Amino acid sequence: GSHMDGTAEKQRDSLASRYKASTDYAKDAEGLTAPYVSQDPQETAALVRALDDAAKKGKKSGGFSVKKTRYAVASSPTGAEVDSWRFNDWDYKKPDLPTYARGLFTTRTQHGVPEIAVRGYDKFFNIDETRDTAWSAIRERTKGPYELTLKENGCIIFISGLEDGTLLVCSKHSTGDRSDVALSHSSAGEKHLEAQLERIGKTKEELARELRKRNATAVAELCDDSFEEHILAYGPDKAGLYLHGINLNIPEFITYPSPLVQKFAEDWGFRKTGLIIIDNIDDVKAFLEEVAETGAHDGRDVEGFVIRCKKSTNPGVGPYHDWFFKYKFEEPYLMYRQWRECTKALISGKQPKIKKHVKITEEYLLYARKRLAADPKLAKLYNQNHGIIKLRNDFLEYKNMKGTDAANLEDDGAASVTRDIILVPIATIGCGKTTLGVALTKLFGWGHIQNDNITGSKRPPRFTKAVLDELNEHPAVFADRNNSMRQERKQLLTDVKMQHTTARLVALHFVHDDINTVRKVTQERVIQRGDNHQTIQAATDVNKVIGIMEGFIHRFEPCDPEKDPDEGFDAVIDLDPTAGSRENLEVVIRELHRLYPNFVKEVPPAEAMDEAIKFAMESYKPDLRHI
Ligand code: IDP
Repeated sequence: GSHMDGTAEKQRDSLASRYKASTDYAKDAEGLTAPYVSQDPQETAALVRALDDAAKKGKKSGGFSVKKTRYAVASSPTGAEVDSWRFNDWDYKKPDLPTYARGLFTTRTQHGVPEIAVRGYDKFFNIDETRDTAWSAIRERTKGPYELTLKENGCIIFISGLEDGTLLVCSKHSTGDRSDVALSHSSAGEKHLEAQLERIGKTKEELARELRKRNATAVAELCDDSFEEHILAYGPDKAGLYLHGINLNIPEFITYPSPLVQKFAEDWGFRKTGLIIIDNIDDVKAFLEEVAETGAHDGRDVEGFVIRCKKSTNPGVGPYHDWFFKYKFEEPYLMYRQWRECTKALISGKQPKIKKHVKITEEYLLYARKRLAADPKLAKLYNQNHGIIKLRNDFLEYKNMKGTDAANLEDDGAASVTRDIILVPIATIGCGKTTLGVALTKLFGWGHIQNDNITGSKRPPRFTKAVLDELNEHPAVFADRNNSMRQERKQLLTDVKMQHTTARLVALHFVHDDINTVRKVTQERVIQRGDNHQTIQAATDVNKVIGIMEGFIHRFEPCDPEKDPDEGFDAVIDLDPTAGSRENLEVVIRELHRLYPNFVKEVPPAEAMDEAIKFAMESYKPDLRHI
């Protein structure tokens, strides 16, 4: 393990004490000017047209898909209506969208002029989730000051002013009451807003006019356990609307500096979001990594931080634009979430799914089961998201433990795993599955079953059988098949679990978000290999192979570990098909080592991994029989 000497420890201490989340940056707002850009009706009209086209075309367009929903604004005296535009989350990774706003509402004035009514933040990603959010890219392309805002744990609420003086209050994609729930998110937000304005003696119309004057949307987090419990606690003393941003209502993303947001919060009775401003990116990284160790900051559990800064595609030269990324803490947040899901499973009589923290979670469930049996009301309330935190805290108190310590406990479940691992790629042709399989086999002596070598009828059950037979001979097996469709994953997961109760299935998910690059890279690779291969020399064959590859890409369904069937995987390792097999090999090994330290006891030296990939690419002749 790593060892920290006295100097490093001192540095760490000073870093931690230097930065405390504060809601007192509003005093620094004096020297700052709020950005302002007015709306250009022509630009807005073009945006709405582009969105409308995409909404009509649906997924077929090959571009992005967006869903439009119209809402009547109940409190508008002139009968105003707004349209909500909802993108698919994964589409935000595509280039050239007309806007990257997550949460967008448009409307028309009484004279028919199109307007952006609400503008959310540009969709932002977790650290290392995209190429742009790798630390190296962040260091290279962004500049400070870096504003770290606490990721409050509630639901987002947007507030703005319509032409007729109506205050528009929306949740991410809707506004107004709903018939299926007692109180919608936007209505709950509006109630808080009314209460806070009343406390300071201002009216909704005044706030509407103020926001309209600024051509801006106020963005706040509604945190209130009495309305809806999330993972972190917000009792009456903490409940309310936490203002965290103010965006200009234009297609491009321009947002206020955080001290001005805090100042606005003070002026309009919002709660302020905790803020830390750090100038240097290395300090940002060190700070986040330190807090991540505990999942708590300033004595309070936090889910993570949103980091706001400026980014340029031409660093040093500019122009720079507003850009966010997030840093979500893993623990104890993830353990708490598992406890919550397991408790709900218990209540509904289902089998709880325990993936990590096996021992402590089993203990927790034993405790929860007793409490639920003793008090029948508890289950009902729990299902309505009440009492989640109390039950969890009661258990921790009974164990006399802190949440972070519980999450850090040696995880007997994973630690005891030394064999019976099945690696399941989720990929398309040319992603490098076989290369990876051959390299792993060479390094660790694992088994490798290729679907391409199984011919004839009833291939899926025979593939499963071959994998399980191989598992008898080896500690792990690489189940070499594309599994691009959920259906195929379901088959494998179900069949394996029926026949082998202790096998663990780990998905190797070749992420296909950047579909154009994936297409380009895999086609190049496969055509390249065809040059050395008699079977696909003619151009017609090349087209045929590309046709088959396109078929897989078309059928590809990304892995979603939250949903059936992918929730059946014991772990999912994300890989980048365009990154090269050497890099992916290392990611797989490191992750397996992290997940199952007694199975992959150590990461082999770089040279050994280089050698294994070289061996796989050179000596192994891919078999195109199946194609
Ligand atoms: P698949 O099993 O996912 O269809 P592979 O057969 O492993 O993919 O790889 C497709 C082709 O690409 C092979 O010729 C392989 O040697 C080559 N290849 C694999 N990884 C890389 C890489 O990192 N760079 C360049 N070529 C690669």
